[in-house]
Amino acid sequence: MRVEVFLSGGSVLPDDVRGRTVIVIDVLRASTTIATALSNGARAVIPVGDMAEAGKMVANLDPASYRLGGERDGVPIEGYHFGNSPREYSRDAIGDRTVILLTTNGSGAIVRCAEAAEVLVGGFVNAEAVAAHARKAGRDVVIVCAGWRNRISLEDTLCAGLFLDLVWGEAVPGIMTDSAYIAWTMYRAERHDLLGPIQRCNHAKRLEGLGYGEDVAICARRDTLPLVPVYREGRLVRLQETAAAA
Ligand code: 3SL
Repeated sequence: MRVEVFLSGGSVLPDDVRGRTVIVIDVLRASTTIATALSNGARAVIPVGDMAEAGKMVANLDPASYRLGGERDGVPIEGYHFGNSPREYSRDAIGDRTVILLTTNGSGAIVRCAEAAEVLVGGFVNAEAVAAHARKAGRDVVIVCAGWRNRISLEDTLCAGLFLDLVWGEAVPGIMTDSAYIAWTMYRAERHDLLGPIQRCNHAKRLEGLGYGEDVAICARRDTLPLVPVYREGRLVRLQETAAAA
């Protein structure tokens, strides 16, 4: 099984993902928010690329059936029900509704990978479950880091290294791509204290400045939400629900 890594999601093209399993990573905070919403009973999370698309999406929906969430540069969008803090997506707040989610980098990265055989959303909070599914699926894997406005971000790179470690297991390839080497060697060097570098990264500082410092520790925890968000027909759902409906 070959595994390729895009350290910043903006450069991914349909041909890069076609026929492959894609794991989209946005540790801070979209991956964690999506896993939290699905874990707390959301019917689905619909990621959108811009505000116009979000507006069109909700125009025909019963207002009781959805919640609109999102941020721009970390700041909640005016008029939306929620921002992008996983702490907002509690069972009480979400109920049995669909969440439409617009975020600065993560939601668009998911939409851009739609041509893949399967798109999964992963972070530290569900790494083991997502990697196990990707391994079982048996296809070549593409790990796509959402990054920050076409730049590499440390937290997503570390998480990509963790996914490489989990997907490869004992079978670490002798030759790997440069981006895989960067992510994997960084993860291996930092793996005993991941919270340290994550708390020092650019986006953690940005979130701390906005009053969301608590989110950083939540997003850095390993395997607290052991579920697999999978992107089907424009919606992210929990993998077992998809299997049950099939
Ligand atoms: O970049 C993104 O998509 C967001 O997850 C950023 S934030 O953590 O909500 O600011």
